[in-house]
Amino acid sequence: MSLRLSPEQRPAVAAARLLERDGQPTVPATLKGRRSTSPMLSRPSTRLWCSPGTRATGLPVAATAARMHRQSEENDLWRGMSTLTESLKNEHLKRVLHVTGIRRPSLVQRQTPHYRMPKLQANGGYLPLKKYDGPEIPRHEYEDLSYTTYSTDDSTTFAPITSCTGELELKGFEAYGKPDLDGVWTENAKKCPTVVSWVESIGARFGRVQLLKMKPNTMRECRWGLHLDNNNAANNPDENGWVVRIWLELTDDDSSALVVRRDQFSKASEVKISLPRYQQAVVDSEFLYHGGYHHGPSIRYALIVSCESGPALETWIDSQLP
Ligand SMILES: O=C(O)CCC(=O)C(=O)O
Ligand SMILES: [Fe+2]
Repeated sequence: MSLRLSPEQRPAVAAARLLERDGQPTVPATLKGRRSTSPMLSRPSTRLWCSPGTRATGLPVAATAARMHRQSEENDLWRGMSTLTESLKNEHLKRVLHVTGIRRPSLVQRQTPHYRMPKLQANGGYLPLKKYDGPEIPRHEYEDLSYTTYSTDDSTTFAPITSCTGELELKGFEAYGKPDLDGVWTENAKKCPTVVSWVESIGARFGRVQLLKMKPNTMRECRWGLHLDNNNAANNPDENGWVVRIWLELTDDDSSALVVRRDQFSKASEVKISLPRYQQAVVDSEFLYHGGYHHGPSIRYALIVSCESGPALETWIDSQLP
């Protein structure tokens, strides 16, 4: 595809190309020639520093030292590139990636015939509720679970409390041809009875129940990561309501928030749903672009549940309005 770019856009697009392949930095063209002589540039590793084969190669010590020095420099260069590309990830660059088609969204907002809840729609797709006021949720119910991560984002990990199969997996239910409903408790559920009781107290059909464990981030990173959730893949509108998500924040940090936008590039449409400890909120997370913000310094934990829009959920929401 040939792109007509303004001179202002060109540097950003050049930088953007470094961020292709799921945001992972790629080796810039100017370094590619060197890559063939040193695989270290494409995949830095500590392998060389403890290579048992160094002596066995028979290379003179000086040559080995020179090679190690060069590889160390290349590792530094790689780390520098990674830091640079990480720091370039902001919403403006994301917009350039979007407009130029370099990065295509995997999901888009869509109209469907599913039942959607009028109260949620009337409030723009989100409803902050009152705080959970049930029994104390002990720390071990979220700290001692088995967590796993998506390969694309290792700063956030999730403990599946339900999954489509009952296995400890994050795989979407659509991978099994099923809507994000009727989740099966995993072995984590046995370790968090208060959390399980809260989910059951909602009284609506639920799919994914996941505990999120998140390292502190910046607002720039949060806005870079704004996304839509894939809640309604394989969800037949003749059979089920539109799946939305419910948040229950577990840790207490005044800065923790869910940042939502109607239009992912419109700051004017941005709302920060504050998430202090025990805050509950319902979000149509396939309609609103969203991302977690958490200044820290502690780790943040939050429970996120996929629930079916319908009379049962509406009754619960009405009972939880502030
Ligand atoms: O609460 C958050 O940090 C957002 C998590 C999120 O967007 C998700 O799990 O899809
Ligand atoms: Fe999400």
